[in-house]
Amino acid sequence: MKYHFLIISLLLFVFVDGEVLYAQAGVHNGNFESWPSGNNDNPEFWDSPNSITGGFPFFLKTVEKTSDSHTGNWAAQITTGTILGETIPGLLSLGTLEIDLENIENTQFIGLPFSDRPGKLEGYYKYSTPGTDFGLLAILLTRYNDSTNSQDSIAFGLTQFTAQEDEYAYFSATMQYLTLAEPDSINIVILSSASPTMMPGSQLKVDDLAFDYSATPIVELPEFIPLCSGESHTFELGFFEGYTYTWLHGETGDVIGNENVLTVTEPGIYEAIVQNQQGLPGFGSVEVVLYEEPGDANGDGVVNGLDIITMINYFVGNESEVFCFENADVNGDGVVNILDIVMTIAIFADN
Ligand SMILES: [Ca+2]
Ligand SMILES: [Ca+2]
Ligand SMILES: [Ca+2]
Repeated sequence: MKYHFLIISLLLFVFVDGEVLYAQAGVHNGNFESWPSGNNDNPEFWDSPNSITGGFPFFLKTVEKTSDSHTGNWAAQITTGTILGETIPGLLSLGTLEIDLENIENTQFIGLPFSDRPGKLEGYYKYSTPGTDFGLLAILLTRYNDSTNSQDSIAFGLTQFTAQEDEYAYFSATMQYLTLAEPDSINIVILSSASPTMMPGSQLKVDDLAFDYSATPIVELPEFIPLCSGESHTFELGFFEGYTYTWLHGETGDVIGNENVLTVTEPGIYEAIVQNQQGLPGFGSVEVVLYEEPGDANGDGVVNGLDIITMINYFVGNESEVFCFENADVNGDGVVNILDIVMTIAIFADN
């Protein structure tokens, strides 16, 4: 049980695709209330080296349930121990651990299916140590890459646990997003010792793990917007300090802008991605529709009485939200006047 190999495995994110066990947007058994029998004293959906260290000849269980909970009946207790004079950090991992005793660096952290984008992981903890140790929680979202046959990192979060007195303390691990791709799996690894001076007896209790989705940027765009021939439309996403803005052409996927505003002159589908300081993305898209129907003065795709009102408003100098001059100039003489109104009435009377 070479501790540093486990850490290296963790930091290299040697997680592989897991079989589907359960899919939900929360943390699996994050309140640590479910401890099925026959699970080596591990909480449901979680794993630890208990299956190897817990029996003959070591009898060391670094993960156990404790009634010293934040809420409910139970919390997870993770304790650093020793085997044959070697310090063994307590380790609790979401999903399944496949420990390779021959080559411990090949130990695999097999995550659970997950496709959401939380802003952070929150929870409550207690930590005590006889030395100057600290604990660690790492969370990783990945996506299987068919061409490399490995898991690509989508986002990660880290937090340290240091000594607390008596009461449970709140913690959070903010997710840092590396790509815009949707994850397909999650892994969470929690260690009772992560310092260079790890101490037998260092103990971490965790409870009520939950995801916070409130930091996800909201992208407000209409479903579609009419565009008048020869004119432009400007989209505004609002401005937040430190956010990044990316506009994509929906058909080609080309990046066409990096501002919080975009002016378009062509019909098509436009996609906006807004990322907060941690790279957490929000998505939106809008279809810009060009209606070139003669008489369709308000550019909504139909010719009716609303177009007459729009044309009269133009005629008397009232501004309308959308006024498609080329559509309104039905006879194409370069002015919009009573003749065009009469011709428009004829068009929609015909329909
Ligand atoms: Ca609990
Ligand atoms: Ca119309
Ligand atoms: Ca005209």
